[in-house]
Amino acid sequence: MSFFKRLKDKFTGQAKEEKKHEEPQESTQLEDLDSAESDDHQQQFDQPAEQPEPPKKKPKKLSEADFDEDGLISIEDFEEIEAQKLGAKFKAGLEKSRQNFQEQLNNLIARYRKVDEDFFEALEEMLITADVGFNTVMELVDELRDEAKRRNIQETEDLREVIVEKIVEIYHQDDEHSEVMNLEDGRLNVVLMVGVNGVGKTTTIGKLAHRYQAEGKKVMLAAGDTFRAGAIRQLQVWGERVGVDVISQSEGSDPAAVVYDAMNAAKHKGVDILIVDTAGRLQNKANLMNELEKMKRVIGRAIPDAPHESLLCLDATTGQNALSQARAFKEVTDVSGIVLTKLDGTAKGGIVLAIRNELHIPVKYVGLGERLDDLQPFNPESYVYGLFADMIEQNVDAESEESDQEGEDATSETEGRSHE
Ligand SMILES: Nc1nc2c(ncn2[C@@H]2O[C@H](COP(=O)(O)OP(=O)(O)O)[C@@H](O)[C@H]2O)c(=O)[nH]1
Ligand SMILES: [Mg+2]
Repeated sequence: MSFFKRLKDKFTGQAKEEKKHEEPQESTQLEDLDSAESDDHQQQFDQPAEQPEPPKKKPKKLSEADFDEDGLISIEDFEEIEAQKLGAKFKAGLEKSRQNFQEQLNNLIARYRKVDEDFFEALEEMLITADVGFNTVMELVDELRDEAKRRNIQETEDLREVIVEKIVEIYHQDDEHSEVMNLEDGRLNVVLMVGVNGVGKTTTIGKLAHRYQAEGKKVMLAAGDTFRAGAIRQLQVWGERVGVDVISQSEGSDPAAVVYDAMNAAKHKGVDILIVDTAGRLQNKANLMNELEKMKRVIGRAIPDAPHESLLCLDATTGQNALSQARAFKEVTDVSGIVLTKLDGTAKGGIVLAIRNELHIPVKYVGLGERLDDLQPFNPESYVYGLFADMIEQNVDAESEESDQEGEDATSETEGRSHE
């Protein structure tokens, strides 16, 4: 199966349905099944949501047959639905980047019909402009040159799929790190959130709290940004909204003292995940380092291998600046993963690849919008799907039409012969 077809099948479930030439059906709106504010999923399963306009890409339709006698769906169906929801989220969140990437690539392919050095150079330029990062672009396009030679690809049109495939490959390349969070059942997990002002730390903490709580975990938050006016209140509002405890002291107090309180409270209350907010004063590196080190010491004294994650929040809309922030933070503290926020706000979604390849820190979550459920675990396949979804779908559709046509030609030929 081609790479594009596999992506399309995985994230839309469409290809399979089209094969069967099914009649258009009403579908249960999956968005509603786990919308941020809904807490009664079962009820929604029982009463399919009203759907004023059928969505263009239909999620899998749930029929009665999908539920067993306990009213549960099979793991396969559940996973299929989750993949489709994820595909839809990445597609929506990367809309701006997708329009940019697809348009530029289409222009390039139209302008340079033949695969030659001019085309590769123009492609390099396009990718660098999209924030992919110089070294990553060089590596990616070199691999494309080799692949085009190896497979004797002459037309730029035939390179589309290879380009997208290579992006996923280059992401997987140095896989010593994992996108999976280091969280374990049966212990207090501590997650430290760092990053400069305004990148989305507090918002991300709220979204993470919502996500983990929905997974059945007991979550607590620590208001470690005691520096910025209003930061404590902002976290408290999130705590109220999501329904989790927030440990705080007054503005200007020592963040390490807040963390000390929070560690005690979390242990006492049997919390599964404690997420610690911090102030990101990068302009004063020595202070920031001291502050973070002190917080880490307090955490480590209570639980020796904690914090289990130190997540660096970066704002995707700041482009190359995000990379230099990451380098600066790496100097002052250990960073185990990155949360790349506001991907929905940029047309230069290539920054994900630059981070991965130039910093060698895994992107663990991406922010795809302002809603509670717009923070999603990062995965390179969902990412390239979001970045090229229309192109992927058009390509697969065109191919299946071609093969249908060939099939029909073959049939009419044999029929023709049988009439002879
Ligand atoms: N569009 C969009 N906005 C976001 C995202 N994450 C955070 N924001 C916004 O970014 C702004 C700053 O967020 P905040 O959490 O206060 O940043 P902090 O200073 O690092 O704690 C807020 O207005 C958030 O709503 C995202 O993924 N997408
Ligand atoms: Mg904040």
